[in-house]
Amino acid sequence: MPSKKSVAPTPALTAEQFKTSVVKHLRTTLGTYEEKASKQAWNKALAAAINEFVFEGVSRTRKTHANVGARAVHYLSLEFLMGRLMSNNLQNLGLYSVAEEALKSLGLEIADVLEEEPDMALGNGGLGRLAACFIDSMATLSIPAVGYGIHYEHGLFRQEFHKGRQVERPDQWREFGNPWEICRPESAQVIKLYGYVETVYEQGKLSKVWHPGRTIRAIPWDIPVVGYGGQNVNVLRLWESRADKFFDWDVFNSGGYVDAYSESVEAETISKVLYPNDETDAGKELRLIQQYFFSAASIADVMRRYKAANGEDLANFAKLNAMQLNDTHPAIAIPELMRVLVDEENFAWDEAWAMTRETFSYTNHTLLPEALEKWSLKLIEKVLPRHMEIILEINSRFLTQEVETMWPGNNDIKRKLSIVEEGAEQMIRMGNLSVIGSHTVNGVAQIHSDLVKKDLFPEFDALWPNKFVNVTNGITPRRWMKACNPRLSALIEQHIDTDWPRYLEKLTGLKPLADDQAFQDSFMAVKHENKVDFVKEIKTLTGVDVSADAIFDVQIKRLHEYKRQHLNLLHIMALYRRVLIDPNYDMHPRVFIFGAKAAPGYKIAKEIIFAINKVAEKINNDRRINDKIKVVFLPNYRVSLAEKLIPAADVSEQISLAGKEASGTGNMKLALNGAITIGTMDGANIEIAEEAGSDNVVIFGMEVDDVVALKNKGYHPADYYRSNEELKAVLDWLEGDFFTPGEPGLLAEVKRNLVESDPFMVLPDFESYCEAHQKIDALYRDKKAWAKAAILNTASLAKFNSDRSIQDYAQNIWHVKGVEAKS
Ligand code: 475
Repeated sequence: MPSKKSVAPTPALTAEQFKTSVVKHLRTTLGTYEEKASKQAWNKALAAAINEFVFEGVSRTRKTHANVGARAVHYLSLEFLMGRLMSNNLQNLGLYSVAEEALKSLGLEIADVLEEEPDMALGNGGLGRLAACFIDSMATLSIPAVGYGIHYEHGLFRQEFHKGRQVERPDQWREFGNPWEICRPESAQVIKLYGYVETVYEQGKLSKVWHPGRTIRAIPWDIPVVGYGGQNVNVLRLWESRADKFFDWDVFNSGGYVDAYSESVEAETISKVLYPNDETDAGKELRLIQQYFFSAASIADVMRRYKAANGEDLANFAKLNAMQLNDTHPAIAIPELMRVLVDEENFAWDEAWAMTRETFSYTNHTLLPEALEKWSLKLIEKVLPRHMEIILEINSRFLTQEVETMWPGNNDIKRKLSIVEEGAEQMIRMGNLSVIGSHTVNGVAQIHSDLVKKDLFPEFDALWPNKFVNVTNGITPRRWMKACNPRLSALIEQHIDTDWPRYLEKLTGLKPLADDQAFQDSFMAVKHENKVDFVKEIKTLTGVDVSADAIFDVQIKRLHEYKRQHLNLLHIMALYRRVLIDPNYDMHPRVFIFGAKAAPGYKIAKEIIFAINKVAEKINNDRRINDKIKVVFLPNYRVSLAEKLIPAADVSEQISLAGKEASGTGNMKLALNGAITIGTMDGANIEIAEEAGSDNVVIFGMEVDDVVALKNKGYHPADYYRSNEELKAVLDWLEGDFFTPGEPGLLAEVKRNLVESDPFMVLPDFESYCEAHQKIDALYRDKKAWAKAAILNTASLAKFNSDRSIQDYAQNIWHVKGVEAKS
């Protein structure tokens, strides 16, 4: 037997003591009492009791880091998709069972109290959730780090379905306050916008003075990030915008009482709402202002802290501060740091530029051309006139010095590498700016990093061969296994050390058990119990009855054509058709489960949601198919719903067109919890197959080279439509009124899109996808083989621990080390 070690030290605290603390907070913080308290009041009282430990940890960690003066990481991200914090904080503090017992003695189920917490949905999808996993890992590894972002009043919209169509409703996560944050008004910053730049000659020296047209206050809210074990607690610092002067006194005095408010309303819109676009960019003025607002506030904050610790001499600034750009969204931080160093701190350009490049590194998350950020030069000039000058200066030095040296006289290359894209309207390419202003650029899975070099930035790679690296994404096993799947966690702890959430490699200790009948039975029993729980959730959310004995086949991710939810739909329709043609069609019953939000303006994505909902309605009510197939589209997919669904999943759908999904992270969460992947050779699927073994995932479809070859040859979707009878039949089915009785043609757009353009090559992969599903069906019926494959997935996923990703960043990009916080 291995020794049973635990990283999370249960504080010397009994359930009785914890109960006393919760009740004390109920009365003194919430102003209510046991007999009268609502679930929400209990939730708040519990948060207050937990916070005694959390904020103690914040103080301890701050003090340690201030004393040590170590190099720190600043993770700049427009999105942090945190989800709920309570169960995670309890787990990481080692207080979960103490709290559970304390609440029980008060007559409360901990699960009900946890349900009261709204999700912090301050992100769209993968990129935002990655940032949340990364700050968890940085805290766990005791890396001095701050996450910087925006304190949005409204996070990602809440999704409802009205007659099968997506309707967006505002997210009100802070409606009743947020117990996890503290305002730090003493660290507020003033941010400048608009105005003009004056050139000043003084003592033979030329300098630039930016006279802003207006100023905005940035107020920081700190959200503690509790590392596993509770010793180290970092913070996520989110900026809220406020009017600089609440009243314009002149307007006020001249009788314009109401007008005096309008400026404050305008200033406050900056942090009002998260842009709901995943993978594409809005190009709107307010979005640019959001990007600058939080980048500038964060840089000012880093400066302030540096000076408080080291005095006015900035010589060590770049040695002590790493800044990571989570995609190009904070890329404006590059010219901002230049502005601060050159205009405010009087550095010579070259020295400032060297420091800037030493400070920044950039993560690319997507190759989709429509997602590569570009801002009109005119817009930047209007909003940030000094930054526009600085960007042009960076560009001209880069082109005339570095590019000219490497490729003398080559204007084609200059045109390609320039930060400025010439055309009817001059555009600023934020990707080029990020590459030029960073010391290191990384992709998020091996294949993606290879494509970043080969297809996106080949000339930059030739110019700086060591700049481009890979850091494969990861997920925190604390949230995505320990907290969300207590049954599986308890089972594996009967066989391996209890510190596996910190040292995920320990899961390999389960490999010898993959063939063990008793362990297989227990493993599958856990999956079944999780499914039974989720059956109730499905009923509550959709009204549909499903059986826990069916295969739970899950596709959860943002809705996007490249992710190909419609490929899944076509296969479901094909299965349905087969059962209608042959009522004895042999298949294990299947429940297809979808969760996905579409960007509000993304028409075809919304049509796909509608089509899935209509097909679901028809199939779920068709007695002829004897419950062999059920389809549910869960409304309002979000982190807290993922935590319930992932432990119950049998099959993980990762079916993007090869070359389009940079990494994926849901693929990792599902496989870690014992789901079998059906996937293309894309993103991290490739590495999951490598780790889990190719027998334990089901791969199908074209690979990147096949996609390129087909494109080059000329892709004609209609050829595939005509040559596959089943495919033709299901596509034609979308045209009539079979799924929309009395209203023919409502789903026709989905067919038209596929047959006439099919930008993400759904049709060529259809046949191979159907075959892959046959393999899934056969494997599931072989109970032993399925259990073995599922166990081997769980046992092999250690690589995808976000701690490993963060260690890669720490070693290869940031050059930082952990500093354990001491009391
Ligand atoms: C990739 N979001 C996943 C994940 O690396 C990858 C873009 C623009 C504006 C707002 N949000 C975005 C993304 O680009 C995004 O989420 N990308 C995703 O990042 C983490 O695993 O493959 O699609």
